[in-house]
Amino acid sequence: EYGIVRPKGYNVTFHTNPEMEKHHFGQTHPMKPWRLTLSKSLIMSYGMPFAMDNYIARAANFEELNNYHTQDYLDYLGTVLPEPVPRDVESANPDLKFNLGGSDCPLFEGLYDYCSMSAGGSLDAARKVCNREADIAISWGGGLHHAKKAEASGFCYINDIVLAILQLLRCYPRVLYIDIDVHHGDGVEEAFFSTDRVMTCSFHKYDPCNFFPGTGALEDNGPKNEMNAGAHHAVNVPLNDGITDDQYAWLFDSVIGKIVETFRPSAIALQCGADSLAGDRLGRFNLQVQGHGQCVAYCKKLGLPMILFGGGGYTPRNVARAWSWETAISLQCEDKIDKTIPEHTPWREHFRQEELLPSLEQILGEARPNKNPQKRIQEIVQHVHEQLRFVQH
Ligand code: TV1
Ligand code: CA
Ligand code: ZN
Repeated sequence: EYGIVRPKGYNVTFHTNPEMEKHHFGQTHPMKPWRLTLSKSLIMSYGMPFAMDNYIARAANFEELNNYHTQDYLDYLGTVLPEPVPRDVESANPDLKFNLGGSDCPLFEGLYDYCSMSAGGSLDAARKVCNREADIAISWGGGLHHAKKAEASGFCYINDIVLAILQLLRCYPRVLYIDIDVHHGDGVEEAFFSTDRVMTCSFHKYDPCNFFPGTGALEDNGPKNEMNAGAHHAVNVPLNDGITDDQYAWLFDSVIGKIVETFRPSAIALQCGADSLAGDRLGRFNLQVQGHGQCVAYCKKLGLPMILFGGGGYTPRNVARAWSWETAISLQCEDKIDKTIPEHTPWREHFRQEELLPSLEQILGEARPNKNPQKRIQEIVQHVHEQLRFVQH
């Protein structure tokens, strides 16, 4: 009804699991699976599902999760029960098994199902991209980039991205992983540390003492031993508070442009964490829906098969805006959709700001001062160019 038609000669697949959205990390926990419901309802109200193939993902099974995670970690994850009284932020227990049950990674009802559904969506997306049934496959329920082989970390229990990239590596020689979540994509970097078939590139707020996870310095570029195939295959773009759309877009295009030229990826995995938007409850950046989406638009123009993952995003109405806009970019219907949110959208009032009509672009939250001098931004690009002189595929 909004005249959104399938892009010609080009297919987008959309992977969700409504059961996943019903889980709760706890009353005050910033991670709200409900943001996925809000995002999907906005995407639906624009009529976008008519222009893509929609799949309800099945949960990943033990064997699939075991392609990366260890058996003892998965066994424990599958059997632990929620605590009767959830721990609060203050009383952190120092000796948690597999880092489970603290305030960041609480044990909640249906935890194993939640994790296996998130991974299932991303694995389905990877399979569609492998089969060439999708040019772009979308898994907004995935993107949980901090999870380790045998440890939960930073709201992440199962690393669906690592599992999806392992699937892509069965059909593509080289995969480029890009991470625009405000946090460092440490789990994915670690998983592919010693291979030259995956290059990882994370843009993030970096402050080793005061911002999670504290890793991802400009000079951290993979194994220091030149004999290790993974040497120079980790790109890190450490940033400060308040970066704007213009600066970010210039950085993104310069860095990714150079990576594509030297690494020559055959597929892209793009983590679209929406906590890099202005006004995010945990974030520090000043990106607008436009600037965040520009990264997706840039990658799409490269014409490589691609998976889009979700990730962080703690102001649900802004998450829904960004991921709806990025779904529209994937469908090449940016120009056809009305920036005023459609009348029949559920929770439409939730998107209204003051007297203004509810808009797709106008995000909640005020601007933070920009603490990224242009000189530093140029230094970063210079460093990445020098690093990539060691990479030739
Ligand atoms: C319960 C209730 C948990 C309120 C956690 C913010 C909470 C945070 C909470 C929180 C919070 C973090 C740390 C400190 C490590 C800890 C999905 C030494 C108001 C991908 C994960 C951030 C980001 C973890 C995940 C971080 C992602 N920040 N309120 N916890 N300890 N943890 O700093 O990258 O977005 O904040
Ligand atoms: Ca990042
Ligand atoms: Zn994050």
